[in-house]
Amino acid sequence: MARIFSGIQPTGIATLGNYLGALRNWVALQEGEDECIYCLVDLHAITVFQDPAELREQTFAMAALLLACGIDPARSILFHQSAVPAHVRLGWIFNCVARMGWLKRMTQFKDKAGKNQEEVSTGLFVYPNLMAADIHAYHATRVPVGDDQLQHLELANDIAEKFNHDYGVAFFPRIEPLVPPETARVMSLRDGTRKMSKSDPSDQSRINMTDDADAIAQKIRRAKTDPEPLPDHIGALASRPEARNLVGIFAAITGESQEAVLARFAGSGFGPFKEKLAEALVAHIVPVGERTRAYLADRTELERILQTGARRAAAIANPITAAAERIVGFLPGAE
Ligand code: AQP
Repeated sequence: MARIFSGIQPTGIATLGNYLGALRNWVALQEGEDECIYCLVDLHAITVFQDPAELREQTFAMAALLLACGIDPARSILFHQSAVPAHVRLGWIFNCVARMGWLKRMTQFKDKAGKNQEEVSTGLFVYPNLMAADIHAYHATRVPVGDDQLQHLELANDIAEKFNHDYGVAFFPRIEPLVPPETARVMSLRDGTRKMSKSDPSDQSRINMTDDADAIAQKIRRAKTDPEPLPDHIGALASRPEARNLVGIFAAITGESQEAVLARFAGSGFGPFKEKLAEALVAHIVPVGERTRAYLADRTELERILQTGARRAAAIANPITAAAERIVGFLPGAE
């Protein structure tokens, strides 16, 4: 049995990108043999300032959404990151293992900091070290993510390798990313070259997992496309990022191959295609939104689920982190 770990930031409302790139895979993985650990990464969230009341609210909302998507807290461990201090303890050790040059190459930091590198938090810069600690604190070896996170996972492997090498141990295992092939990266509805993101200032750029039928239909109708009709083979979409994105979403949400989608709509304009796409999205997403609202109505139960998850997570992460601390040379603590 292997261990699976993945996390999502409780910032904003999860998007169709989070769902197709990660969450749907999280739910499917519960059916397998592996132990699944899913984390609301609130420590990562504050790398960009969050209003405290909103952060609390969004942590509840993201927990409710994960349950609504099908995460089963009896089978998987579901908890919030700040409740298990092992993440921070190991994260500090990794801050001292990772090299500045490695972090400077991270494209997500460059994207998020933009021209403002002197002004962003130092947490945003060392975020990938904490992400490596999130995974390695559990000796997890399989990590379901969208392909935007692949660079961070390579870094997590580099950190583990350097730790093992520097201290002469074989303590941290290698991590294998699990990326869904059809929808590794869902792009913005307004710009097919940018990823769909919950923090994009334009709500029109994304489908939120709590959008109602009207909002979904309207966003798809307004989604940017081009004047050409849909082609009959995927190769012809190479230089048409918006069309390629919509075909990828269509295939992922209906479970058809992209070839089958194109065979159905080849030669047609985007009107009928968008209508069917909106229908499929509404059928999938609206029930998730309804279930999310139902879970969110019972905060006591959500808190109980997260606390139970945190206790189970700590029982795994504490001994592994304590062992890493002994390897580094720290004296035993209060545990
Ligand atoms: N557009 C996407 N396509 C495919 N997968 C995606 N993921 C995010 N966006 C897409 C995957 O969702 C998981 C959780 O992501 P996160 O919340 O930890 O942070 P993120 O990757 O930075 O996602 P966002 O939506 O862009 O968040 P903000 O705007 O808050 O920074 C990850 O597995 C990610 O791969």
